[in-house]
Amino acid sequence: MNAPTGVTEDDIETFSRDGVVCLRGVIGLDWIERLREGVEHTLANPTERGRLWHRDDHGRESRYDSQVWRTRPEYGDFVMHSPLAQIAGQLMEATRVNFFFDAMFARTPGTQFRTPFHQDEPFWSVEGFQTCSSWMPLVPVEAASALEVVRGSHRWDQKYQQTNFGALTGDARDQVDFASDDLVPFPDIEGERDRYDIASWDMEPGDVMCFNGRAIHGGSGNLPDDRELKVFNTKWCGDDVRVRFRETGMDPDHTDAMTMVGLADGDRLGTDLYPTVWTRNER
Ligand SMILES: O=C(O)CCC(=O)C(=O)O
Repeated sequence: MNAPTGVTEDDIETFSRDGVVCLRGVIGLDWIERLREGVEHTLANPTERGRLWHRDDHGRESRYDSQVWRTRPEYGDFVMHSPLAQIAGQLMEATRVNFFFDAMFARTPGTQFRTPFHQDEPFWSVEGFQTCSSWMPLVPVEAASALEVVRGSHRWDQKYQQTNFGALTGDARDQVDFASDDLVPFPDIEGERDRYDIASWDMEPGDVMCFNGRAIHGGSGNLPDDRELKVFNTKWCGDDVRVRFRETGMDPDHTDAMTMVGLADGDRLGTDLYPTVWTRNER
């Protein structure tokens, strides 16, 4: 269960300090190949959570789907048996790791649409510091088209008004309302890029960009005409993460799924829906 993963002390320190680290070649290409097949299948047969985020005048599209891991074995096997749960546990310095959910992002060649900068945790049905989103391209991607993460932003002590991604889809199920007075306007990262330390990397299949759920991130558009982008992201939670149903709304909203399996506000994740995939073995 605690086999070597290639994660170094330096990676762990970087993840803690910067809230993001890019790990090279830590996922075998056999996993990537299977996931690519899964993504092709899901694009042709979207789940009820599948959304078209954006289509431009040339017909170039950005699509999103999520919680696909129980729909096909290639995803489920990856979640339960790839090294990623352990990698997340090492980076978060957790004693136990629960799988939260997956998200896939697919852009057709030449797509310019960039995901607006945001944090993940304010949208989630959980709260806690020990979280790890692992953004894993299934095709090569250049830094200019990859996800960007603002280094250190996971430790900024502010609650921001986030983007309502529901505005992209117009779908009533995706709406979140961050208009509360208690929330600080979101920093203009795109407009003032020079003020921020923004990380992104050229990445190959097998590389994974791991970031804390509080880290500000966005981008991954700007594709050259001959390049598509397909990404499988899995989200992992450590020791301090608890269920938290939010009045602002949640996207994706796990309230019904969690309630159905008996999870309530304040509970630690568990059950078959949010399985404990890795436990630290100190020996
Ligand atoms: O790849 C993208 O466009 C968005 C990724 C993202 O926001 C995430 O993985 O949380």
